Amino acid sequence: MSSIEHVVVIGLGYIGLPTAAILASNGVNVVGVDVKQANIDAINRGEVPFVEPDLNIQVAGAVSKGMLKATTETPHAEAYILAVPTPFNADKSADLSYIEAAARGMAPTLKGGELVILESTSPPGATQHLANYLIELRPDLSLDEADGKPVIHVAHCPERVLPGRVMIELVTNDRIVGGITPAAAQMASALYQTFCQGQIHLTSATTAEMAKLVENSYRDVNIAFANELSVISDKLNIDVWELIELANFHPRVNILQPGPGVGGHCIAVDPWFIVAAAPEEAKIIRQARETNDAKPQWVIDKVKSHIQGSSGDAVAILGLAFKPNIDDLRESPSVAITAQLAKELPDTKVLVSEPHIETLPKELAEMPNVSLVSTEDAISHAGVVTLLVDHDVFKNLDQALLTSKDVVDTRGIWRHAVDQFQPSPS
Ligand code: SAJ
Repeated sequence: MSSIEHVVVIGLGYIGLPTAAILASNGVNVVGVDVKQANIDAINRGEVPFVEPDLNIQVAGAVSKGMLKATTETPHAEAYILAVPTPFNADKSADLSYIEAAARGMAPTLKGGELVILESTSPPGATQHLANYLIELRPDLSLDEADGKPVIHVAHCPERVLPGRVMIELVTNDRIVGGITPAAAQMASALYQTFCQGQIHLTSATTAEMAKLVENSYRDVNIAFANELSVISDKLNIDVWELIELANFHPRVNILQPGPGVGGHCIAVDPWFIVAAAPEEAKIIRQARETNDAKPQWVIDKVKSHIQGSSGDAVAILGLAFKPNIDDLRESPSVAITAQLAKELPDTKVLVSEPHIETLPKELAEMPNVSLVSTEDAISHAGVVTLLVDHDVFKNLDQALLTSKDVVDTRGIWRHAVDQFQPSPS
């Protein structure tokens, strides 16, 4: 077990705050650091500034016991966990500026002997870069015992939890821990054992970085395969969902589901870090990204071709989130599709139903022909109904509402209902 009693978590977002809360609930004194004062104030009141099931109760409990505090200034701790964003630059290489800013906040507090864990999804070499940067800032410290100076232990431990299941997967998932040195990996492993019931696998920092990127690229490539099948099937007048269902009866075939594109801040981003690291070699990974990124425009063209043949002057858009049953709109292809449709069809009313949000995101709210309405209103006032997200509420909809509607179902949830209501193509 870890002897670490004081941890600082830098970056209190979708990963940092759950990690801080779970450490604090397991008896570790945690100080969370973030640049957003409003979030700091919310957390210190025991509130969570975003939606994640069961996180509220853990944050409220940890704050009320005095085990979790939030602040904007980095204090000293025995271990520091960095969970800051790593977006990509215009050339698709990783932007490490948030990691460097966190390092600058932490460096003056170091005394030697501390553990620094990078959790942010990172390109190969980023953990070593962080370690080198810390030593540049603090040349009185070292990464190597043999130097005779006080040592800083640096490791990478990528997060792999699924939004919506974070509080479960933080405990049950296996973890990969990559150390700049074996000692750093051992120390990090002991800290994660405080709350992680999965296995903890030790490796080098660069392999740990790549493992995370490879997991998300694997999923991206497989979704691209499904999306390519949907475009081919449309051309050949085949129902892609029936096709995939049938192919998946093979014991060694498991095709994923096509959709309007890939959203979220991970799967649509991480593969580019591999492409940037090996541009000549990463051919399938690059192609998968391009295939998935092209799907929203394909959906837009499809909806436009339906609108031309439809008498109504409104189109219903069902779903804006990047995946089912959450309120997260980050990098959502549905938001991009809605904005582009509204732009390309300024005289068409775009009636959006997204039951998980109360106000439209700014880019849509500013468009005069876009409004947020109930699902029933969206469908009843539109000639063309476009389903973008397979939320349970849409799956459970009274499908009689779709009678006589021209339906573009990008998720295949109404396949049988639509077949029933629409004349088959002659
Ligand atoms: N999607 C499809 N078809 C599918 C599956 C997903 O179109 O068959 C789309 C979704 O609609 C969504 C996108 O892909 O737009 C991503 O959704 P997701 O549920 O596959 O993944 P994320 O982004 O919520 O979380 C992923 C997870 N990675 C893997 O499953 C390998 C999670 O474990 C990671 O922790 C997370 O990325 C992350 O933070 O990196």
